[in-house]
Amino acid sequence: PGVHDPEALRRRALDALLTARARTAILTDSVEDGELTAQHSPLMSPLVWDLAHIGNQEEQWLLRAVGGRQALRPEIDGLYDAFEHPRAARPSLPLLAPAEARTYASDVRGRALDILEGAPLHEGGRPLERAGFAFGMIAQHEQQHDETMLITHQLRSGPAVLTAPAPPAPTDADALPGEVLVPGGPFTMGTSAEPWALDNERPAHQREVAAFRLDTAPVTCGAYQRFMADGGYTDPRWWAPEGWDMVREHGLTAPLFWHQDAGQWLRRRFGVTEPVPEDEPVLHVSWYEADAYARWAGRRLPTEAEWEKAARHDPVTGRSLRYPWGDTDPTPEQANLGQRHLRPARAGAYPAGRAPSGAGQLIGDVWEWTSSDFLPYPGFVAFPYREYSEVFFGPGHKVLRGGSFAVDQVACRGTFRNWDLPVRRQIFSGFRTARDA
Ligand code: AVJ
Ligand code: FE
Repeated sequence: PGVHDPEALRRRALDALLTARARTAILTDSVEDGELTAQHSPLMSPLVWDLAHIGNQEEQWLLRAVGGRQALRPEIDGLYDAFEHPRAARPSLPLLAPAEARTYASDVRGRALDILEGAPLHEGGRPLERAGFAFGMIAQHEQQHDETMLITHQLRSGPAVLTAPAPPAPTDADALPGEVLVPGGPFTMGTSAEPWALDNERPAHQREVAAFRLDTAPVTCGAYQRFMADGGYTDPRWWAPEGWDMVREHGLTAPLFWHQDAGQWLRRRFGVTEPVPEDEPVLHVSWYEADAYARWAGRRLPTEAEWEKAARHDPVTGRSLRYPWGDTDPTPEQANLGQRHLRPARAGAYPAGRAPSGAGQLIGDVWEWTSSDFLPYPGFVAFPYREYSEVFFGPGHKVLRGGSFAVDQVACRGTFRNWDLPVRRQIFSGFRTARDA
């Protein structure tokens, strides 16, 4: 849609920036200023750090790099450099106070919109401006920090401040097969065409993937409870050695935010305690827990290439689609995205979002752990900065795919790659399992 039309891209960039800022406002205006500067968890930054960091990245890329403007506040760059200070140390930095951070972010935004108005977005332009890339990148960056801030909201204690309607219920879940068959053969992985794809999604390349079977939907809380009831957390047979170490060191017995009361499993979700819903995808599990569950079930996690083939490959045309349902942007009928709901939809929901393979809920709902390490594709070129992707490549980080209910559509597509440490479980992570055909 208008991939090479500069005016369509300009409108798209404006819309993406405004959508992100409206969400940032909800996340930062819904709590008192004291909660913006507080450390809700050593795993997270104070919310006010995310807010000013969003502004500072926008200043660096849109005002200075694209617009050629003088630095507004060069003295704060170091404070908001994610590599200079670990998250746990950020509350004790001399950060901008909430009112200053808000003013700074909105000053930057006003100037960025002026620059967007006059930027030449045509194909012959500078790589940063071409197809509005830098504007799309900054909108994605803000949305990624909005997801991070939503994780901080989930970790904070106290009564709920965010509310949202329930996602749609499944209509044909009982008739759905438990798994789908993805036939063997080559497919196109990654993209060279998507204008705002980030460096790690590029370039498009051929991958051979042998036939395999994949769960139609993400693994549910009910299925996961059967693993727990069967002694899943007490039997080292199911666990990778480092995963077993983690279970023993932290005494893990259930996903994060779950607790037992009078024999029933409850969970805390954005300030509300509720029974664990049986048929909702399990959330807040680490890679080690996903891997252990899969082994217990006699299965395995899908590789990243398998996940992408199941999500994008159209066997009729041999092409890879932008999304499971085709090339058009997501609608609310196709995927649970954008924090419209504060939870995943039950397994089997979103029939309009299913892939040609028959698998559903690949986009939205929960991030899905894959078995793969985060590695560059053949022909990878870091752009526009090494610290976005390149410094994270290697065996330490596992790839997650598909996005969660907390991901905005600007930062979600069939090629989008997320990554994290295999011990992490505060993220909106779930999984589905696979086996060789
Ligand atoms: C891609 C989600 C792992 O939040 O650490 C934000 C995204 N990069 N600012 C992260 C990101 C720079 C990144 N993840
Ligand atoms: Fe960032």
